[in-house]
Amino acid sequence: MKNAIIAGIVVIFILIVILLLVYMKADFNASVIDEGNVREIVIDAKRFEYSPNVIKIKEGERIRIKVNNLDTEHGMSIPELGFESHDEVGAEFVFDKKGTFDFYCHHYCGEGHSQMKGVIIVE
Ligand SMILES: [Cu+2]
Repeated sequence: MKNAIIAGIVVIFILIVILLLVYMKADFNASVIDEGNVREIVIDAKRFEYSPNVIKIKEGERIRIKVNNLDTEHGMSIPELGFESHDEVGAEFVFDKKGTFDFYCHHYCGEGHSQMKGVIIVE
């Protein structure tokens, strides 16, 4: 009788461990799916322009913006949102606010640096 109770407790314990493992795996898969929901945008940057320089994004979209520096070091900064990206590694951001946001180069790159800008439209 006593052995049956111990065996029952062991079985329940094993089931709990299996459920925890399944739950953790499900959670891990969920984060992988989230990774898949990141839309990647590559912006070519050269003295003194971006291509593309108008980018449309859907409200709530998670975006990874990469800066492809074609000549010298540039960057891409949206001061209004506190967002910056520097290079091909890029940076992620969830655009959860509708509107039109200017972006600028934030690495001094020569005479035309201050004219180097573009716009992100979140709709
Ligand atoms: Cu610049």
